Amino acid sequence: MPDITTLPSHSLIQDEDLDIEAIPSHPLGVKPSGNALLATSNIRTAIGSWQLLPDELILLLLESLDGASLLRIGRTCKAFYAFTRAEELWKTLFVRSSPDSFTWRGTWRSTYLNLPATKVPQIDCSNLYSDALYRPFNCAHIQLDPYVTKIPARNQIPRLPDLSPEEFHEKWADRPFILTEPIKEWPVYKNWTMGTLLSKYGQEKFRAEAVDWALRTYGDYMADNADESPLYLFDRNFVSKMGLAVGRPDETPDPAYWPPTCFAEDLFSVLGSDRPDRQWMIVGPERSGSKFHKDPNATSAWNAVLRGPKYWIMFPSGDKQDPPPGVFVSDDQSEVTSPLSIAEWLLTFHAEARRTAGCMEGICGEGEILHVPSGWWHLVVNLEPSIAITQNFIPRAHLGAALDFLSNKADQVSGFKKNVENPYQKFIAGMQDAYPELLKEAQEELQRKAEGKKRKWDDIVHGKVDPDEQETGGFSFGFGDDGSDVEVP
Ligand SMILES: O=C(O)CCC(=O)C(=O)O
Ligand SMILES: [Fe+2]
Repeated sequence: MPDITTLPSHSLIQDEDLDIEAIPSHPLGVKPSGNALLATSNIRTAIGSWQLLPDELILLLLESLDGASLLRIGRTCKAFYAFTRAEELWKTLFVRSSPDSFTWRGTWRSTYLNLPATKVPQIDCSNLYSDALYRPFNCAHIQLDPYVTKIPARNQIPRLPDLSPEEFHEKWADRPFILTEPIKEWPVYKNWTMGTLLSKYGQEKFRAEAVDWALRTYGDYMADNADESPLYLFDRNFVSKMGLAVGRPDETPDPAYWPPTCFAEDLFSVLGSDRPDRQWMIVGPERSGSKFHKDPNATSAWNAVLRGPKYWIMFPSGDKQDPPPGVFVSDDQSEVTSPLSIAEWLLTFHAEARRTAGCMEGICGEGEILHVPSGWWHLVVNLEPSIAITQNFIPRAHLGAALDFLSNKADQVSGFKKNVENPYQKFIAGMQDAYPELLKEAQEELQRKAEGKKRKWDDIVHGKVDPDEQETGGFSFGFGDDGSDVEVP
């Protein structure tokens, strides 16, 4: 039985599956705040009048200091030493300084200060009780297993060997699924490992969030970091950087990979070189991943796992659907706030999410490929060091959604080059040339939907439907005298 005085407060939830003993103790001995209740001494008293401030505010204030000032204040007492060891402070300083050449040294602080591990003092701060300092450490060490196993049958993402384009367009374009067969022949699946990539492209720089790092440096980072939210390599120019050919083997000499036939149709291809970003190589250590989001421009996507399985949890979107638990969106959906790290979200919201209608979950293993339908929310965690390729596309089933997005959410359109002034008009023109029939059908479908909404609105305004009972739901308002300031949704 673990000593409960050393456990973080949220580890005390009644969940037999959580292996709380697997979390090591904090490197400086810092303990969760609740333990202060039973403590006989507390080194926080040494920070003087700063004691009045909550720990989160102290960290916020420290964020305004440069490296030399952090080191100086850290020398004044053990408690400030512990505060100034917070990795987020040093990550921000490092990313801001963005040196051309450096060695990854296991932590952001040591890397920024260029300190070998042997030069980092081990100071005992075991009489400091702080959730703000303990939480990131705890989150970096939680076991993922309890969250990604025992998936309820109703939530399972379907697994199929392969699909024909007809089956996909008729039955599957709106549903997540995992295909187990079509990428097994890809040379990148057969040949890519972190080792082979490092030996061939070690010096090449790839984008990882806000930094461009040589792959060799990123490999060092992957092998040795303790970040709560590991830096994630997400590079959209990998095809040209790595000199890859992409296309079906019967059409392309020496291809590295080719989209499965069911995903081959991509209506954004009518834009030619003006099309938005569409393909990314994704590399990350265990626990790295993507927080809840929807893919850009109402596109669908496939995500092919070359190494290291990924756990996916997904939710449909729609008028009637709330965002996933723990995710908050502005009315126009332009702002998505998911303030928690993936680990914190798992700790706090996963159980509720699993019970929520519409939830789909699955593990996409090595050599498998997952379909993300247009508009679906998804959160992804790598269960081992991972290499994947993802590509976004517009299948005919979602042409209407893409047109709707480009025209009605123009401020949220992303990934186009700056010189493409009006993506919507360009897309319409391209579709008119290449697929006039599909365009007409999609426009008619949008028209029908708009009329349906307008009719429901009129029924509400004229008292035929009680807004609390009518089907679309999802919006609330107060009527003015004549309701004239309320727009038709
Ligand atoms: O592999 C992942 O982390 C998911 C990537 C993803 O969701 C995306 O590319 O939109
Ligand atoms: Fe995505």
